[in-house]
Amino acid sequence: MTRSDHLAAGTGTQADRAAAAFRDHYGTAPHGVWSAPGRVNLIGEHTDYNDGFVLPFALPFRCAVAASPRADGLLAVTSTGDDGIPRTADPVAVADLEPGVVTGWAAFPSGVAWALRKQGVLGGADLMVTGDVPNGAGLSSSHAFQCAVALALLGLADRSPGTPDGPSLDEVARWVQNSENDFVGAPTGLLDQTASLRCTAAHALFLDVRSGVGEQVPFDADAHGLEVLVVDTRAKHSLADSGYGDRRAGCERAASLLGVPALRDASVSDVDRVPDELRPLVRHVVTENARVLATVDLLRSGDLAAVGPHLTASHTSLRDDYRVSCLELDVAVDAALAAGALGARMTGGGFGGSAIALVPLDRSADVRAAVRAAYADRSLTPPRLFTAVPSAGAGRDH
Ligand code: GAF
Repeated sequence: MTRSDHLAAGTGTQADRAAAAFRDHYGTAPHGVWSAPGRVNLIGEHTDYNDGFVLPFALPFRCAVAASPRADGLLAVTSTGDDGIPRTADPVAVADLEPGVVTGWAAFPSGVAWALRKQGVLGGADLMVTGDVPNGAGLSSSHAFQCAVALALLGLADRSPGTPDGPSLDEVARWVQNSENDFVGAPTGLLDQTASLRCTAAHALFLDVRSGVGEQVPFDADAHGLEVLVVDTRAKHSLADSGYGDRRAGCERAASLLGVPALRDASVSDVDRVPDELRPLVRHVVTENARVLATVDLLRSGDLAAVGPHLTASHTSLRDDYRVSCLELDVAVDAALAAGALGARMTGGGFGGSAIALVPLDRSADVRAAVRAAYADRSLTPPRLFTAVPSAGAGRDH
């Protein structure tokens, strides 16, 4: 099956695969199947942990988790594996989970079980995981995984969001963040979990991270003769060992020196009030928040093409001020713009991962060819290209 087949197949595919793999592995039908998508962030980068604004939408790529409860309190996890080679983690007692006990890919589901245990979700489970969110592509595969596991464990405990004993989606996002920060060890914000849990088809989610208030903003690029082209650079990124934590710490220091709770509360005039090395960080966060607000206004008024320059300005700021871009991302952005994209930027944490370009449909073939050629000219690994269509958020499939 090709990636475009996956795109066309919708959410059923991964859930059905997970259910079938569960039956093969555990010998019974799962109690249920839950899935969660990866995301693209249209704009609003490195603003989430500064209490600012973000504008993600969900991808049609999903992680699905088929699950049944276990009476012995153990968590058993098997993944079908990206490469088709199944991987089984050593079963762990949920009651014994502590940070540092589980490492590698199994830390993601174990961390979620650990975070949920603190909320009174104590039971063990058999899990089978499948997915088609590209790993390490900056498209939030790890958050799709963790959100699907969280919904599965909550579902098995009869505490699904939206039920009388269930948490809100924002609470689930915070628990998943707790797992990622304190168990997995990546100091990420709330963008990705919230996007995976709260995005809806045909919309971008305008989220005020401080208040948790979100607005579903209609976003149908195709109806405007446009596409959001994703360029997965295949330059692997990892937020646990990149400069992500340094940037976050710099922002917190700048906010503290300015005497504000977070850089969300800073303004352009504050840039000169912090030491030289912190100025670019403050400038990026302040201007990026303003770009999100401007972009949302344009989407609300239906002027999608006018969003382009904001995307490009965001990239320039992330490259020059925040310094989280890399050669592969810059090559993708520059080639797309030169071939007729209306705007382009890196998306996600950076240091590799993916770029997006807003492209008129009649320029799509040229932009794709130009990006591929620019990579070939520099002997870079060929990128993966696809059109991103805003898709459904996380939920129960079966
Ligand atoms: C990563 C993080 F996980 C998010 O919380 C966010 O900070 C993003 O980088 C940058 O906007 O995806």
